[in-house]
Amino acid sequence: MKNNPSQTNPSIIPLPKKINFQAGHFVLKESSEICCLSSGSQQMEDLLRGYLKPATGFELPTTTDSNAAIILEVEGEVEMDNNGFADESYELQISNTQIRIKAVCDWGLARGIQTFRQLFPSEIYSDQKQDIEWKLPCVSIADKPAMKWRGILLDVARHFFSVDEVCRFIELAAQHKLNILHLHLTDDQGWRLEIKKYPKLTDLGSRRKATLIGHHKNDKPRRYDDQEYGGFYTQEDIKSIVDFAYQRRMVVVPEIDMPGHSTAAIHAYPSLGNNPNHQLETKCHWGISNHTLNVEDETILFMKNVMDEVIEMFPGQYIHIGGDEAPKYEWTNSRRAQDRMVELNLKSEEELQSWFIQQIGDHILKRGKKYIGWDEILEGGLADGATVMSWTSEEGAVHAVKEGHNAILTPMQNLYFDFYQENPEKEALAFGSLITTEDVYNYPLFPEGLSKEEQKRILGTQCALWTEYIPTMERLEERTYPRSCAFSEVAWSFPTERDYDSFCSRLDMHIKRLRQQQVHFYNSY
Ligand code: TNX
Repeated sequence: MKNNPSQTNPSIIPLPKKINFQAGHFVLKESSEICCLSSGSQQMEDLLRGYLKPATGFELPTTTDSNAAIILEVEGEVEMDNNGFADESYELQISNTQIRIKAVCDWGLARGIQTFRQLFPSEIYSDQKQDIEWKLPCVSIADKPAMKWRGILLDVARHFFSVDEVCRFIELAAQHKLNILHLHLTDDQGWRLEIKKYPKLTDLGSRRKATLIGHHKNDKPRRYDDQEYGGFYTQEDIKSIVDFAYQRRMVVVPEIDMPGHSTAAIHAYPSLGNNPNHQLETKCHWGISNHTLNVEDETILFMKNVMDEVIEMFPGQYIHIGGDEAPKYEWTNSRRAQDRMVELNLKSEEELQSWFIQQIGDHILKRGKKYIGWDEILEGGLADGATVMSWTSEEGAVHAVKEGHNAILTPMQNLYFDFYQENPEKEALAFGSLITTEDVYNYPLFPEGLSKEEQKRILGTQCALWTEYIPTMERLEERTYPRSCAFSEVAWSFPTERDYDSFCSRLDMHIKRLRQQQVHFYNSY
């Protein structure tokens, strides 16, 4: 048996609210048993056992004996607040003889389990049995998140990621106590979600003829790789992804982007477009498309029907309906759209967009769910019940919360991980700009000038992995880590004093955990 380096500073990321190390240690043994003090936490027992088994080889049998080595305890049933969030606080106590993770409900237990894993030697993250002593420091931790919404966006439209890849992405996010996976499922370059009522969306819309080589802004004339590209999730696939996330108490928020970013849908069903006689192709290059959905009743009904299937597939509270980057060029030049504006007594194309979003939004509200749109949905007036996801800057969020709406902060200047992270000259092609791990760590989060009440309407924050220039899982991980580690600490711990050096010293240890899992993190920070 190898000698274990003692773990006086296990470098937990994100940092818990209160942590107090004591003398002594606990050693996990083959004979250690798990006792669940509430039947509701059975799934958490399975999760924990599944996490510890590969590296330790231990079965960790179940017992009802409350003197067992590991105690999992929840106080009661899950209760969601008005905004759909469960209590995620937990306490973790390790003495020489016992480990106790206690929470209000199993959402907190799930977070406590992630902290518990980090207290082990980093080899616990290996999928191979390791011959070492599983020693943990005695400690007392009381922890809860600063932000309710701690999201990460994955764009599976520009490049497709398999169910296994998405699950690995979820698992890594869960380790950082993120609780939302925002899946951007449709865009000009591909429709990736099976909709049974409209099979052509995936039969035709999930494929594009080729993919751009180089950057969409620099390289003219455009060059393409001439390889057909495609992929989509069946409704069964989505169930596996949603279940995998839920086992870790993470929610998947689907995004169906409209009325812009819809070329793949219009390719599949030309009657959705503003020029039905003109056959559009799913886009093979990046950038903002001029094409949008039309504003006919049939199109609204089509998207409502899509929403009905989406709502069935994704049990979470929130559905994202896009609303970003919808140029008004086609509506301005379409007789039908102009007539529609007169008919509906709307003064501008921006108001027409708000009307469109409201039709779909109301439908979602009627089904008992909440809806989110990008900050452009503010442009023609914001409908009741909409949550704004602010990306162009923080302004959209400020505007929304001042009007009494909820908002989520995902400003591209701070949280777009498709941007370069250290040295654009040396890195693989990225969307542009530069956001270092240190920039992320210092992201202040709350915009200035908000009252306490307004701050409460900021549900939280989200980082984004847009994938125009992220064709593989390796590249995806390299852009996500370690920036996501810094993000998780901002969102979960929200340290008022940001000490980047101290974060980096913990990150050194944390990186070993990622290495055990063969994460392709960016190797310099
Ligand atoms: C803007 S963020 C977009 C995406 C791009 C991204 C690239 C948002 C709502 N729209 O379509 O992928 O920039 O960074």
